[in-house]
Amino acid sequence: MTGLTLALSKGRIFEETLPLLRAAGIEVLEDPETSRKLILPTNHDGVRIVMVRASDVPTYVQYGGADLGVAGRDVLHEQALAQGGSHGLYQPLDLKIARCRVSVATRADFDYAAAVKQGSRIRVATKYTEIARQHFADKGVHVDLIKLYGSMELAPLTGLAEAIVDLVSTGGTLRANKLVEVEQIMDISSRLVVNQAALKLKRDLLRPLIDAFASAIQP
Ligand code: PRT
Ligand code: MG
Repeated sequence: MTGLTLALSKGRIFEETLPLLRAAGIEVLEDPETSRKLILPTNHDGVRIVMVRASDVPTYVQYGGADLGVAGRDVLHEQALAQGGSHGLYQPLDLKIARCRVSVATRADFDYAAAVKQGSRIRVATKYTEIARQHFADKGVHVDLIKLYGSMELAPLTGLAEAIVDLVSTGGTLRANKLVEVEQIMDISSRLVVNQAALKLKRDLLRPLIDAFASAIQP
């Protein structure tokens, strides 16, 4: 494949990557919210955007389905823990977009501190099972992890779990569901990820793009 293929996910990552693309002179010619196309053209013949699930971005880049992509540190860290490293992925830039944090949250009436202190087993629902496993292992807290794929906030409200490990940005979703953030695990922003082979083979195309992104990052 000549030219460059960039993997993005719909929603905040796509929206917040647009200004960086613009800084590199790249305009996306269709809106992923209304277009049914999975491959979006740009004003550059040599640059196309593939729209994938947020958690699939590292996989596309790792195996060369895309030359580069934008992925949250949550997704990258979870996958690196699961695979024992981030193989074939070069992460040259923290783009400082789509910022949030990974936190532990519980119902307001659950005494998390006491449960931890007493060494009780805690049931934790999350899609970030590896990040959660490591976090609680580091603290010496016994947990039973329940893997979920959506709406983690529902778990403590239904008795599925006592705690969740999820992303928090404004805290509005937790508040709306009467949950409280009891611990912050890590700060999250999105990274530029580049396929390591592409970095060598397509250096002349990639370098100017990486440099343009780097100068457009907002602190
Ligand atoms: O939605 P889908 O299941 O397809 O995939 P996804 O949820 O992984 O994708 P998307 O687009 O929602 O998120 C992509 C990336 O954006 C994540 O991997 C994070 O790196 C980053 N990001 C930044 C966030 C948030 N902020 C965020 N607030 N991702 C999700 N949220 C959700 C959070 O899960 C919770 O349900 O928003 C809710 C909390 O937001 P507040 O503002 O109410 O606290
Ligand atoms: Mg989502």
